[in-house]
Amino acid sequence: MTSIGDIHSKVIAGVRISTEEALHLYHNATIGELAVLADSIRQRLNDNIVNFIRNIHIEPTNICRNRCRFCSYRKSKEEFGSYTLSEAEVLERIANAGDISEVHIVGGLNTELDLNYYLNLFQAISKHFPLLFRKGLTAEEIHFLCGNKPSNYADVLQKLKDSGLQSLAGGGAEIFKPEIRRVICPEKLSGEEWLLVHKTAHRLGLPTNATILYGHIESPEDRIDHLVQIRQLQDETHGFNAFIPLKYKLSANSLGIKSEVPLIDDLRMFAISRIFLDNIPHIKAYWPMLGFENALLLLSFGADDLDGTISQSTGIYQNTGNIGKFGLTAEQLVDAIRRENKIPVERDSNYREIRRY
Ligand code: V47
Repeated sequence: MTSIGDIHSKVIAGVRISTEEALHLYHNATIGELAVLADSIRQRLNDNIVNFIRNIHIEPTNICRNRCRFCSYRKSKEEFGSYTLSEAEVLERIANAGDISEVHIVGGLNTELDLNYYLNLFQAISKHFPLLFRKGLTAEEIHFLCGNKPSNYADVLQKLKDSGLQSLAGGGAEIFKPEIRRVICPEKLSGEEWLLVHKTAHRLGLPTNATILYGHIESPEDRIDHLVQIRQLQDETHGFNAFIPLKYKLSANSLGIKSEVPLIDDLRMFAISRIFLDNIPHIKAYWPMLGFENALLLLSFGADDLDGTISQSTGIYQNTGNIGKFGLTAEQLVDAIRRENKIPVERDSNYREIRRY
């Protein structure tokens, strides 16, 4: 019989926990016990450092052919408020973003934007901002740019890499379980395809992030199954930099969910992610989605990364009401991290230290 005491001894000894033990923790551990376990792993992997980056998120288009039921961001071309940025507009946003070290580019599946648009875009960003790290595109966008053909993943990813793309974003993973995907995002690539895009990217030397979208219609078992598949791929490739639990936010969509999961479920999700994913170096508390105060709280439940300044609002999370027009300043992040008695480190996209405060 599994006991919390046995799992505690394993975690403290640096021994990996099993799927059954993760489920046992999920159902039986108190929040205090989860905090202790997650914090010990965070401390072992990241000392007392809390990472952040000076970055900007740009969504080149909100026109998307998919109709994921949790999404309130996508629009059809004919709808009021739909947009597509030209290359010049993207460059202008970067130029106006001030002192940043990373641009994060994620948008919709716009059938009028083909691979050439993105190849030209990343080439232009590399040319005009050679020192800026270019992170972007989720597995779903890669799948789309490959004409939904997994046999094209390697070729397209290599072309994007040659044009200046340096890492992939972690979105599109949602929950891998096919029965849940069929309800929340029926047109999206499958869980296996998501994993294959990332595996291919890792093989080509492109690091990536991984996400989970939790707090909708999934069960605790579905969440743990998702973590199992991420941990397995990371054992093979070591290509994931960070894991980002994304909390489902109520929005104008067709999912019909009446309330968000309570904060205590966020604490549980982050702690179990930190404990189970012993091979992923960083857990990111993405504050535009969680709210900044909650993101700070999650630093005691396994998170060691607050993402960044996000110097312009990200449309995908506009509905959460957590992001001001100009994001947060590096000084605000540093002060808040210090108040948590942790060491603020400005990092680059691959978690190399730029400055320790
Ligand atoms: O895949 C969409 C999520 C993701 C909602 O790699 C929603 O550093 C909650 O990729 N409620 C896209 N979540 C965002 C993304 C991302 C974000 C931050 C950091 C990184 C990174 C990547 O946003 C989607 C989906 O899971 N999402 N709508 C919603 N209503």
